[in-house]
Amino acid sequence: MSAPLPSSFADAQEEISGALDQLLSVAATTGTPDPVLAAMRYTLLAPSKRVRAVLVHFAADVCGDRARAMPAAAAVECIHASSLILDDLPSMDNAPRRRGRPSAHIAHGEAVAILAAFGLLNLAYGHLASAYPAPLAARVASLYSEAVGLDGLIAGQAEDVLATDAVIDFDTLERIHRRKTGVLFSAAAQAGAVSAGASDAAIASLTSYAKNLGLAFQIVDDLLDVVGTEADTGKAVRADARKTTFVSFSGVDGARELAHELCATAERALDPFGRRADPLRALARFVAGRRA
Ligand code: GRG
Repeated sequence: MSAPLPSSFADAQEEISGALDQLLSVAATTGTPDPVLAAMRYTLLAPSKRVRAVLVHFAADVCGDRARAMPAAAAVECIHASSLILDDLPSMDNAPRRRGRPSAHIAHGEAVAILAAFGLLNLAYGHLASAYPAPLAARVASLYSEAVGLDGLIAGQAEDVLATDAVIDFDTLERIHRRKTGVLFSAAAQAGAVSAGASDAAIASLTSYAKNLGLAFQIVDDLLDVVGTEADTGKAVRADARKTTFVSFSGVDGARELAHELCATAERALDPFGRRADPLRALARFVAGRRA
């Protein structure tokens, strides 16, 4: 069973989905060609756990001020959705299903899907620029662009794609997934903290939490590919057969143990915040035991 989530998680998910809908409605008036906007909407508003955006909110909360979290939360979801579209392309993971429906390139065609991915990325940074005062916009945009960039998602994805059918060692596997998945979790936590005007010490604790949480999240993703169902995960399972994964290294039980250890380490990083960090602790337990 997945650990129960605090009701604040569902509230945040709903608020975030509403903000994303609103953001796309605003984008609709700026002349984006309809097929691209439709593909952006198709992926961005599809059922999602919104974990990264919730992380922005909870990080801001624990730092004492959630009022400015939403633009950073919406932007990270746009970036994440953009990465999912690209990840599913035939030249990447060639994945037919995502979020319980056909992948964007199948539903909208490859060219439009690629443009939608760029559209979402562009929307993310544009939204930060227009929603925040300049110094905060610059800080959050810089966190996100580093997370996406040549030591982040793009680098991790390149190494992952090039490692298909190759034998890689554990350190390489960990580096791939820290960059492909972990860094966006770290950036989300940092963005939430920064939006709340957090101290450097608080940002450091949250970075350590999110780094471990992000890697655990990816390990559980690998596990679900082996032991999960398409109905629960919303995507094709047994899809990683040509890749080295945490499960191929450690087995199902070993990978599960590793995910639990990382989540426990993540929780320990929250000690300086005391009970105020309970929602983040609940999030870590949810990640360790998630089924979807
Ligand atoms: C230019 C943004 C950009 C990216 C280029 C394609 C790419 C580089 C990176 C791929 C990164 C990627 C998709 C990593 C997998 C991370 C992962 C475990 C995704 C599943 O996330 P969930 O379960 O999905 O949070 P939902 O649907 O709940 O939002």
